[in-house]
Amino acid sequence: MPLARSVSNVVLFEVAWEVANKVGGIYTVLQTKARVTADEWGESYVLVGPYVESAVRTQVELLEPPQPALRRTLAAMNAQGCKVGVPEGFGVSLVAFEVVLGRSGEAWVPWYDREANDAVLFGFLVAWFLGEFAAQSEERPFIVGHFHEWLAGLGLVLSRARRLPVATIFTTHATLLGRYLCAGSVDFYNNLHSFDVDKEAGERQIYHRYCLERAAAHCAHVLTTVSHVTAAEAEHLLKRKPDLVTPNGLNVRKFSAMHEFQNLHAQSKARVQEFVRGHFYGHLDFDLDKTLFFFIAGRYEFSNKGADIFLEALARLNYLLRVNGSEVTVVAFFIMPARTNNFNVESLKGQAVRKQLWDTANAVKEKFGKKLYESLLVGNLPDMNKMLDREDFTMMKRAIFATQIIFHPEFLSSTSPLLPVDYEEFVRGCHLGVFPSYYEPWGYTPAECTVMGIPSVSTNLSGFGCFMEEHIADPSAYGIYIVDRRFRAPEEWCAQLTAFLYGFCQQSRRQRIVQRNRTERLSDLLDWKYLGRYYTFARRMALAKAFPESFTYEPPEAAAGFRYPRPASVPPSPALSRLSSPRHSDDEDERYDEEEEAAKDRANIRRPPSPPGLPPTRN
Ligand code: G6P
Ligand code: 1S3
Repeated sequence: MPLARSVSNVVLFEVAWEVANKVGGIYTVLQTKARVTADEWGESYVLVGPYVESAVRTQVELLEPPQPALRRTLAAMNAQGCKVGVPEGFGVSLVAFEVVLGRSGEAWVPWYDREANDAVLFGFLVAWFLGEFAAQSEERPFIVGHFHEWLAGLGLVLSRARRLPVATIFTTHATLLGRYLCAGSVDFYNNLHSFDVDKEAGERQIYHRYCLERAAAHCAHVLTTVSHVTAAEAEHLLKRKPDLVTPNGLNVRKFSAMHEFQNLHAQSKARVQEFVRGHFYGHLDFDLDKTLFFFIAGRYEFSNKGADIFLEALARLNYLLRVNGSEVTVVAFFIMPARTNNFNVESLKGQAVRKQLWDTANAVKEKFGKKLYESLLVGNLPDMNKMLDREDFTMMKRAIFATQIIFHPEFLSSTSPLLPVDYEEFVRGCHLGVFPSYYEPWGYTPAECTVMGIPSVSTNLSGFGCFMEEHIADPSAYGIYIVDRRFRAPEEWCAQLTAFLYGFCQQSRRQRIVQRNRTERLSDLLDWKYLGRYYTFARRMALAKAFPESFTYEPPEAAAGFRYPRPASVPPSPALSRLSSPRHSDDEDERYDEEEEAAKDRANIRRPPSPPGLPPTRN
């Protein structure tokens, strides 16, 4: 006999195609958020995703689930020929289904769209799983099902169609139509309200996907998305206004002292410099100490991610640096996975030559040191003409023989033979991330820069850019440069981006250090410890809508968020702060105390109160 329900008996399932299956940003959302959600929900939090053999093998271990109802559910499904397991991953329970290539008779998608077919099968498995779990749970828990993106949407639609006792949330991290329309030559944001959505989806042969997405958005008790920009898009393209915005956070690693992350910058920069030495080997005619590293990174969507305007702004920056006789050199990296066959042989050669030079220099140094030591031992000053012999000169000549021009495809992995660093180390070693996206629902790349204390450029068409504008009085003073791509013409975006880049190049080393300290100070704002609350609100709202007799929902106070004032030492005049570099020049070092500024600024930040842990109940 099932027990009576208790409001403390709530189970949360979070469902996504990217659970333990790294495809893009949703993986990062789930992976980084797992810890705060598990802190709140304990064993009642379960992630549900597809069983992708390669990912499961490398990322997780198969386990016995700790929850009895979950064990019974899996046993029942496996007994009927399904392959369901609980891999250990992200520090929480995780259910994975094997999605075998095949087609379902109950939902139609074209045979050639493998991804959509997988999404349909996955949806049926998830709905089966949730129904089975409800039936197997003697405690009759309240179930929350949180589904991410259209690929997981059908499980939600079926849960509602089958009237399962599940409070449902659908979070869209982008809209299908938005992504497709922006990638074309459409003035997207000025025409949002007037697109004929069915026609547009049909013409792009994504009508079936669009229907899955729109059905999930409409069936959900609560619809959320990652930013206000995407909320407007959802309202017009999916025809439902999101109930809440749930911005993306990160797991912020806190250093006890400010200089620790600065040291990391210096160490990682040395690695990037080594790469640049190899890359430009033979024609390295610039001073690496006066070289700044800029980078753009993301999905290979050239104009959506703003690679086009970055290139244009770089050309203009080049001109400005030359005509103004600047000593600064900028090396720009484009980190975008594109199709490649293999490493370019010439690139490998460049790095190999650099390594060979390094080894040769070390070998000669060893011999030199030995001779010097031997001569000092017998009480003589060395004869410098005899310190290097013919063999040493031959060795050195051989090493400097090859000079190459070099081109690199994309790569970033600690095992790469070209640039052996992982993404985090690379970002830390750069000076500025440049992400002038046209279509960017959130944008993890500038957020990651921020928590590592690296300044970045984003736009007011990206979720991140808008979020920072909302919470910070003078974002560029903190190294958060936001290009206005919403209200200005293309020529003006480029001019503004160029001005940001040029202004950045004019800063002294000291100013860059101060700016990095300020950037890093914003980390709390992007930590799941703060942003996790929006997910908490969404779950409460869903419970109150699905089970109104048991749960209530109080909307959060609108003004309760973080607020960063202008940094204490930025000059008050808006004209002076327009470039927003910190005020201090190199000569002012003595008078300037970073720790003091940090302490002052920290005291001025308005911090939000923590939301209470458990969902409010109706007595
Ligand atoms: C960090 C290090 C400093 C170094 C500086 C270089 O702050 O702690 O020792 O001088 O990075 O900064 P830059 O912006 O020139 O890479
Ligand atoms: C999407 O991934 P994308 O790079 O295709 O989801 C991410 C996670 O919410 C988001 O950060 C990004 O802006 C979206 O575009």
